[in-house]
Amino acid sequence: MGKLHIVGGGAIGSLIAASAHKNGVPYDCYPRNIRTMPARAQWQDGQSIELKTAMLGPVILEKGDVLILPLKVYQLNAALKQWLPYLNQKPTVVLMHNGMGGLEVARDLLGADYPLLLATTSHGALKESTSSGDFHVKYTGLGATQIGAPNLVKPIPQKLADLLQVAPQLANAIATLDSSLPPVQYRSDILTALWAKLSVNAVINPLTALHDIQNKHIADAEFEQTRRKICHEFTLVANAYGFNFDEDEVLKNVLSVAKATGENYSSMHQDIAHGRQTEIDAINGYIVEMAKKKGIPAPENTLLVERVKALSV
Ligand code: KPL
Repeated sequence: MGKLHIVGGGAIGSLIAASAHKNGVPYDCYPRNIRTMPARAQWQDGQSIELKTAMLGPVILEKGDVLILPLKVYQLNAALKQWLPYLNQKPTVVLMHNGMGGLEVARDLLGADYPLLLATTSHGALKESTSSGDFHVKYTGLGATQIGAPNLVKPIPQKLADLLQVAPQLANAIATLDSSLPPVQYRSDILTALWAKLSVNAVINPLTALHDIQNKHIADAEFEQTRRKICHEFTLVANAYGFNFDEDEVLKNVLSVAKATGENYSSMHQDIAHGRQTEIDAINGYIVEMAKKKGIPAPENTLLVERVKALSV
């Protein structure tokens, strides 16, 4: 099994590291800031896992290694540029972020035929500072990771067993990730999965941030019209790019995620609360950009981008 190299010390990256540690998968972490790198992870059953907290610089990776970047889209360009000189052997690179735009950044820097995986996860993790000033990560909700290979040429393998025949390196990288933090499910239609997640984030994230509410309140009557309008625009735009979303199903899925993660504060809510840059450009901003290219009006998403940006300054 190849080694897992985890870039950044965010909540999801730290959770993957802790889980790799627990499951005996070889890994290294490359935090951007050693002071905020969690020293341990707290499992739901109370188990506590120590994490490696050394400050490491990039190293030359082997072809069988996996470089995962659980970063925000706006951090990807700089991070990938930093790693570029160390990727001559073409190890598998995995992007895992909210919103869209990472694929374009990766293709630009690595090339359109690079062994790349795109992933989205529903595992819940919360990075917290303790009274002694160090950080830990809490595993707040069991989830699953969906993963796929956007750079493969057609016909796309439908099952993981088929992927193993066509692109063994990518199938083995998925196995490494599954051994670290299971379950990791191969999706031949990963872009559909990412667009579906985009619809969830496009409704929940800006509204929870703007109204200072937990995810469950997205279902409140006062948001009925806004929810519908965001999903309507999303569906028009996504389907203009060849997807086949149904507006009512999109809305239903948003409400079901809002309910399932009801007690959480969304990542955008957290970003605003902590004065950090938000992912609005990669979420509602991406819908607006894609709408513009097709001449589709997207006033509700445009307004949300403006309102969240006004809140962030
Ligand atoms: O992905 C999320 C986020 O907060 O960014 C959701 C699904 C909305 C869960 O909080």
